[in-house]
Amino acid sequence: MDMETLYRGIREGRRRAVARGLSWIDEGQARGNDLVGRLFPHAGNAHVIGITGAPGVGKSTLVNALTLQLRRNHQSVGILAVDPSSPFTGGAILGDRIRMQDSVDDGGVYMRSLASRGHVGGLSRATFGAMTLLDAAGFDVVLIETVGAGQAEVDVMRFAQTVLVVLAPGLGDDIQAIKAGILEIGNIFVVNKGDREGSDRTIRSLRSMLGLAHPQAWVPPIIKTSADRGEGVEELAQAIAGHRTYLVEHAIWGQMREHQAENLLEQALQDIAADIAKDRRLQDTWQKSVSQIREGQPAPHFARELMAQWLKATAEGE
Ligand SMILES: Nc1nc2c(ncn2[C@@H]2O[C@H](COP(=O)(O)OP(=O)(O)OP(=O)(O)O)[C@@H](O)[C@H]2O)c(=O)[nH]1
Ligand SMILES: [Mg+2]
Repeated sequence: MDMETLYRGIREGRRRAVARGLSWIDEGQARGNDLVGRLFPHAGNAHVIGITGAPGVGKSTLVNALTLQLRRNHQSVGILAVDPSSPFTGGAILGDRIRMQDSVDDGGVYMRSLASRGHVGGLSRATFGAMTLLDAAGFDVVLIETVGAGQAEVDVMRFAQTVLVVLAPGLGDDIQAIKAGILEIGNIFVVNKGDREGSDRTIRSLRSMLGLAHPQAWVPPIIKTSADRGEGVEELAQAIAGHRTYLVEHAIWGQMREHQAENLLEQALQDIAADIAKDRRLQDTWQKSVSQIREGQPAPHFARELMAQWLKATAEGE
């Protein structure tokens, strides 16, 4: 499939085109980047919601329940499962697929896992590309599930408009162990497994910890859910809609779009740097630069020199 056909298919929301485009992006190749660049102007309508939290707290179950709720509200939903911890086995992802069956059979839902073939930075780039694609394909909501609570998650969540941090009593609920970083990125906190003993205690300690954080215009609500029974999920959907309203009213929604455009520009600059490093026409200069830097010459000088030569060679080649 060529770029043009693929692009049009995605814009029409065709599932095969969406699947193919997501593969291009997940593979981290140049054509995937080009595709994202073309689709970006048509994105910006979807509400991108990140769902993160410790393993086993019920994120996938919650995604499933939330998807059903959003479908009831007549919204279409794209789902991305990001799993940097198991890029090869795919075992966890397969489990998620089975659990998400309810939603997968529905035409208004599209689910996909990102394999994170590269390093962590590549994962966040692929996630950004994938959410842009689903957005441009017309999905009203894009849900992104990531496991854990490390830097990789914070990175991936950077482009979500609303971040749900999920906790559960008895599992990853040791509030003291929650990194400050994860509290900061949460716009809504979900205490799942509300049917289990100790959930109210988890809510209380979470509330007091959040109270210690800097006061902000948006006070993150804490929602108790039992995702496997769908309890509390309607309330959660309302809180999510409330956060969207807040973002729009405070002009933050628009700022985020600008931030995304900036990110694309940064990525494009990084790509140029990578192209320069690989460019055979510059091999001699490259080698000479390396040895002179070893002798103690300043690297930025040679970087500028390489850039200048590359621009010249590229202009001549066109
Ligand atoms: N009791 C109870 N169990 C739940 C609830 N929600 C999910 N579970 C169970 O918790 C287990 C883990 O659920 P998942 O949805 O896979 O959790 P996850 O956070 O996606 O897990 P990872 O993706 O592996 O990090 C499953 O056995 C679910 O059935 C709930 O509200 N109450
Ligand atoms: Mg999961």
